[in-house]
Formats: sequence, structure tokens, C-alpha cells
Amino acid sequence: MIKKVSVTIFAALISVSNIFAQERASALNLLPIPLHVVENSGEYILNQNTPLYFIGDSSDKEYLQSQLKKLFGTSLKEVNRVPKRGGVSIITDSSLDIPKEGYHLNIGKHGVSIKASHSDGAFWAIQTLFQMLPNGIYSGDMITQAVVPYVTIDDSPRFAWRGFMLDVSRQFFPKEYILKYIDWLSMHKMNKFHWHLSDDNGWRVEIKKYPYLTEKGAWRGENEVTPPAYGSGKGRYGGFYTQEDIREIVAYAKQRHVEVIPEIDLPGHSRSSVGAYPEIACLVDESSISVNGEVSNLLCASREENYKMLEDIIAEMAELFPSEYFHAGGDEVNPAPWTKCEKCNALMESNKWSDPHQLQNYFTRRIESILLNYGKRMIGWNEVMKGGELDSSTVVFAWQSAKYGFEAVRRGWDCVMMPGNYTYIDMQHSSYERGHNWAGALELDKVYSYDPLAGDTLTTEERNRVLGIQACLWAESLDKPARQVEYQSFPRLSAIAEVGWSAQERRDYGDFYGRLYGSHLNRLKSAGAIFRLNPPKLNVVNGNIEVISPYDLAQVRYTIDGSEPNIDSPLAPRSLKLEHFPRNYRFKAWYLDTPSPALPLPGVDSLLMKPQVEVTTNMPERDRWGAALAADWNPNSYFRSTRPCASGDWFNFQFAEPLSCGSIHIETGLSNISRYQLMDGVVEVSYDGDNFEEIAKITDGSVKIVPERAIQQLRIRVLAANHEPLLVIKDLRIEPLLSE
Ligand code: TNX
Repeated sequence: MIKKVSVTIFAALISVSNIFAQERASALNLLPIPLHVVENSGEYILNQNTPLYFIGDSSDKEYLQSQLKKLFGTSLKEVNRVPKRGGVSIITDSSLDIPKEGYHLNIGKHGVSIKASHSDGAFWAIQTLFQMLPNGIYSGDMITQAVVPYVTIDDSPRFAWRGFMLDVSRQFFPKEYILKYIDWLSMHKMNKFHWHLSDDNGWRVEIKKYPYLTEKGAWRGENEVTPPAYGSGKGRYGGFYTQEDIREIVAYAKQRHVEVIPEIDLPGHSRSSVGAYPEIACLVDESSISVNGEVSNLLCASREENYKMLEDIIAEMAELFPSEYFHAGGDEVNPAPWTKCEKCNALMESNKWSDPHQLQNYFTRRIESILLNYGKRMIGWNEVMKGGELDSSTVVFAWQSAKYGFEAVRRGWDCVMMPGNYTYIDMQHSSYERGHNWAGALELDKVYSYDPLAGDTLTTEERNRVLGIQACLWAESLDKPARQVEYQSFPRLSAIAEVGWSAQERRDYGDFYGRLYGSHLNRLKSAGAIFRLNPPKLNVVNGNIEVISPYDLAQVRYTIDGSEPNIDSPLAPRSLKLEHFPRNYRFKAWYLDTPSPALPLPGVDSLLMKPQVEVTTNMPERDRWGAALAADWNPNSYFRSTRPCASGDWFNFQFAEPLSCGSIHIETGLSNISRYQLMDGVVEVSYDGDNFEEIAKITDGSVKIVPERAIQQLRIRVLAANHEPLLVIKDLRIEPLLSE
């Protein structure tokens, strides 16, 4: 076994170094790809004694030195004259004809010379230089000298806004993690960090004037003001950033040329603040459920004190976040409580409004004018365009579809494009992996294919109002497994970075993919990020399985018994005969020690059994989500109870004929996002049609059983409530008996 492992590592090393060699031609594997690259023959050597010279703005000095120190074990000697024998010189001069974030980088016999008109451009040039240095610049693995090729690069970004949003409400990420993420953004030349600091499931920013927001609103659990959610369980879960933490994060990001834009999601998505200060919601009997399955999460639009409170909050935050932008939310408002609230109704009547969106617009405009008083431009999710007017300074975030971005720029507002079906990296990579799927599975090539300006004809002025692109990472399903945040992010975020930075005519997916596997994944690894590796592509043709590696020379290993392939599993040939039960084949690729997911053969789901079955339950049902939907063999429709489940509830499947099968996978809840699952229950089967026996426990949503004999009934029994507003039961996945 030892021998096998070492051979494997050796094979992997060969494959990576080959790729390095093969891909050098492709703009040095720089990512995002620069505008112009001219490679010249020759190499320059950097070492501990290379002098460093800044002219003009030297605000990046401290950062650059600290990174170089990681690589060489010492910072470089600073000189105040052009070094005679060459060195690294960084010149910022506002009279240079280079865009603000652009740069000119030359490496030749006189060393490394960077020219920019602004320190932003100089900083991005430094990031380009880092990509040509050994990966120790990211990992801290020290070397004595670094060889960099002679090259001339002229570069500038396509879009000014290259953003990333992280939801820290559904899951909380500590300060150190945020700092790490900011490093990953800057290595991709991404310059905006949109920080989603409040949502139903936790308020994360310390506000001195309203201490309950974090004392109470930052925590969820059985005895907290917000209930357990998204895998956090009965115990107390949460956390928040102190104002001191925020100052530190904002300063750290600034040093990396990343601007931090805070978001407080208003007036919906506010269960955590309503939990802390219940009087801020409409005082009505509240039973309406928001899109995300929450109750009591809407601020009252007519309560004057709310605007005072929000102004106080904005005042504190305006000081913490120097950005000119402030995101005030505005998405997914279910106005039902407003329509029941006497004061909101009176406000609507006095203004002759008939549509509650007009009330939302009233709310939005009040917040917008507070923000303007604090010198901030408001950002809103695309729903803020409904129901009225907005100030011309407001920016629309187009998330539901790019068409809302086009609408915004036509109506005179700036927009940032982030349509879910291209840029929401909380979507699952494939239908077999964790993550949301409301915008479909989102594969790397699809992300890369996005062009924020395609799909409509805009005037030049309108095009200029498309500020750029943003990836969003919502955190519902990021509770597990560990480091799912990175798994969801990379390399899809690398694709977004290139969409945002690189000229459209410079972009080519094959070339991007070559640079990614040639160098960039290795950079990510050195920078401490994990990533999702593309699995091998599998085709079944005429009884043969064709196995296509995700990159040249990748190792692909496989199993034929349904188990997860590991480093000891046999290597897969390019083509093999389909000789076993198709569902039991699993193929997996490796990049160094990073495995891809193992996806089943395409089409195997069509081999599942669909016996005739009748379902019954004691739980109340409604038409749209009735019990029968758990037995229609469509995995996208399922039963949803109309109330939380409780001990004693049951759901029964009665088969028309005794069922002999290989196994049955029972799934409750939406396991890809850990919601509405049964966390304490049992599965019972009846062989004779009358008596039941327990065959498995359910403690985490789903379970697979292997009945020994034909069964007549299968029953799911609830032992305890799951702290969710409802329970979901999905169709059984019944595998036939294995063919011999
Ligand atoms: C929609 S995008 C939401 C979020 C969810 C997300 C999941 C937006 C403005 N609202 O509350 O977390 O979908 O993808």
C-alpha cells in the first residue's frame, strides 16, 4: 500500500509539472487573463537582495513587503533612487495615461517595473507579479530566489465592480475567516466585498445604541429569540462582529484594495431584529410565511419610531464603513402583515395607494433619504424598482434575472449584474451535490459563459451604467461539511473574477480551464483555499463506459460496488465494458490530493423502481403540497406538512404488490439545504401488511434501508419535533435488486 501511495503522488507531480510546461504559452497562466501580454525571452531573478523602489504613492509598501517576507524570509531593501542594477520599482503617477485600476508591468534585464496612474492599478500589478512568483508568496514556503520570465503586460479591468457577497447571517463566520476570504478576493483582482450582515437568522453587526440586536438577535436556538435553523440545532448558535472587528476588517480589506459594502436587509428578512425588538413589526396576529419559510420578519412601514431607530443604526454604520455605498436590502417582502396592520392601512389610504408595493417604495425612499443624509448611495435588490420612484444615485442589484439590470439602466439607475442562474455560487455544482437549486445546478463553464452586457441592446450610456458583476454566496447550506464555503466558491469565483476583469474578446473557456488546472488551482491550494474539482465526464455508449478526465493526465479511479473511490481504488481506463449494475459504478478524479465528487453514471435514475403505491398521513396537507406528491416519482415535487411535525406523526407508503428491491433511500426535508428535515424519527416496515418492525432510525433527514424480504408497507414515524415550520417527505428512491 505504501508503494501505491508514493507512485500515486509521483504520478500527480508529473502531471502537474507537465501541465505547467504545456500551459506556459497561455499568458503565463495568469488569471484573470490580462488585456495584453508579450512574452520575451529571458528571465530575471529576484532574491533577498533585490532592491525595492517606490515613486509616488507608496501606500502598498507595507503589504508588499509583508508578502515578500513570506517568500524570502526577509523584506526587501528599500532604496530611494532608481536602482542601477535593477530591482523592483513601483511608480504611480496620476499624469500617466493608464486607467485607474490599470497598470503597465515590465520584466526585463533591469528588473521589474510597474507603472500605474493610481495605487489601485499598482496593487493589481503586484497581484499579477505574485502569480509569476513561486506559490510560497501565498503559502509562506520560503525560497532563496525566484525566477520570473521577461514579459510586458498592459492591463486594465473591463468592469469597475467585481464583487462578492457573503451571507454571514444563516451561518456565522469568524473574523479570521473573513480576513482570509478578503485575501482570496484580492488575489483575483476582485474589489468589492458585499457583507450581508443581517437576515432572519442572525443580526451580526454590533450597534451600541441597540444592544439587543446582538445580545439577542445574533443568536438562535431553542430558548433564543430566533429559532434553530440551517443545521444549527437546539443549542445556542450565532455570533457577531464588534465595531472593533469591523474596523479591523475594513482596514485589512482597504490594504488589499477591496471595498467593504455593508448590507442590512430591510424591511423583510428581519426576524432577528424583530426578535430582539418585537415592537418594530406590525402588531398583528402574524401567520403569513415569507418565501424563506419565516414568520414575523417584516418591519412595520408606518411606525415612525422605526425610521428613527434605522437612522441611529445607519449613523453608527456609516462611520464604520467608509464606502459610499450602503445596501438596504429590499428583497422578498411578503406584505401580508402590512395589509392587516391598522396603521399601515391608514397610511396607504391617506396616500391613495392600492398596492402594498407602494408602501414598500415609501419605506425604501425613507431609508434612501436617511442614507443620502449620511452621504451614502443606497443599493437595493431588484425588487426596489417595483411600486414607485427611487433617487438617481441608487444602485440596483439584479439577482432574479439580468432583465432587471437592463430595466434599471434604462430607467436611469446604475446596476450590478448577479443573476442567480450564472453568479449564485450557493447553487449546487451538480444535482448530486449540496446547495440550492432554485436557479439550477451551476457548473463552472456556465458561470464562465456569462457576459453581463449580452442579451439586450443598450445605448453606450446605458452600458456604462452596468457597473459590473458580483457572485453571491448565501449560507443556508454551508453548515456542513467543513469548508463548504470554499467548496462552493472555487473555482467558480475564479471564473467570475475573469468575467469581471478580462476583456470579452480575451475570454475563452478552454484557455481559462487550462490556466486553472495549469497553475491557478495550485495557487488556491497554497493560499489555503479548498476547491471543487470537476468530476470525470462519463458517457455510456453501446454497453461501454467512456471516461473523460477533467484535465490531461488526471488520475481517475473507480469502484463497481457503489462505494466511494479512494486513492487505493483501481485506475480507470478510458473506456470499459459495462458489466455490473450501473448504479454501483463510481468514478473520481484527483488533482494532487484534492478529489472530485464521485457522480453516478448518467441516466441511472431512470433505472429506479416506480411501484404502485398509496400514501397516507395523519399530518394536515394542502393541495399544492399534498401527500400524493411524495409518490409521483418526480423528485422535484414532494409533501409539505402545513404545520411543524410533532411526536406521533406518521407518513405511510402502502405498496399494491409486495415489493422486492435492493434498497430504499428515504429522504425527508430538503437535504441539499438542510431544511424541513426529520431529525428524530424511525422507519418501520411491514412484511405481512399488519405488523410493523423498526428497520432504521432517522437522525439527520435521510436514511437508506436494505429490506431482507419483500415489504408491503413502509412507515416514517416522528419521535420529536424538528424546530422547523413544516416537514417535507420526498419520493422514495427504490433500487431494484442487483442483477447477477
Ligand atoms: C434568495 S438573493 C435570497 C436569499 C436566499 C437566496 C438563496 C436574495 C436577495 N434573497 O435570501 O438566501 O435566494 O439562493
